Amino acid sequence: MVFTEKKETLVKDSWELLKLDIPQHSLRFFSLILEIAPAAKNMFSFLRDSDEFPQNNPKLKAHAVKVFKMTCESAIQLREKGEVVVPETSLKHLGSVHLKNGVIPLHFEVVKEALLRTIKEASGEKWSDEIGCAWGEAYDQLASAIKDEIAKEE
Ligand code: HEM
Ligand code: ISQ
Repeated sequence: MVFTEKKETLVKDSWELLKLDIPQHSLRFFSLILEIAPAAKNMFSFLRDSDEFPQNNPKLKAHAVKVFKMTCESAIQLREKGEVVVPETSLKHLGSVHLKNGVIPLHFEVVKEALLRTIKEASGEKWSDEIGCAWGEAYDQLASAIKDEIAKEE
């Protein structure tokens, strides 16, 4: 499917909305991942290390923001070049971090669902299925690159 300028704009605009309250949305994103797949709890070091929910964990916030940011960058690349290119070194790093923590391809569906629901909630009445499709497409392409890298390193 062609990634149009319209789709790129939809992604960029909702990312701007999310940026207005990073602490809230990153926490919501993470809570949704655990709501959909409670077993994922043990994969994250910031949960393994404590019994409490990480309300104000800087690592959680930073990683969650990176997922949104990278998906947004993927949307830009898809529109500009028709494909997602993640720099080799950062892809290698992401592949090994995820492999080390036991991430399997099925988990990417969980994170996708949580990501889309977070954006939907943050968008409020601005939400449309088109926004969801645009984010979904950009996420799928990025996820593919990471999954391929995990498979290569296995
Ligand atoms: C760590 C991004 C999918 C679980 C990370 C980090 C980033 C990231 C940037 C931090 C790496 C570092 O330590 O430097 C992404 C992106 C994804 C994705 C862009 C999809 C497109 C997933 C999925 C899972 C997952 C599907 C499984 C539920 C984890 C875990 C860590 C991690 C367990 C290590 C966290 C820790 O304990 O420090 N991810 N991720 N990620 N990710 Fe993902
Ligand atoms: C790492 N990878 C995927 C999703 C995440 C969400 C919150 C914190 C870290 C993450």
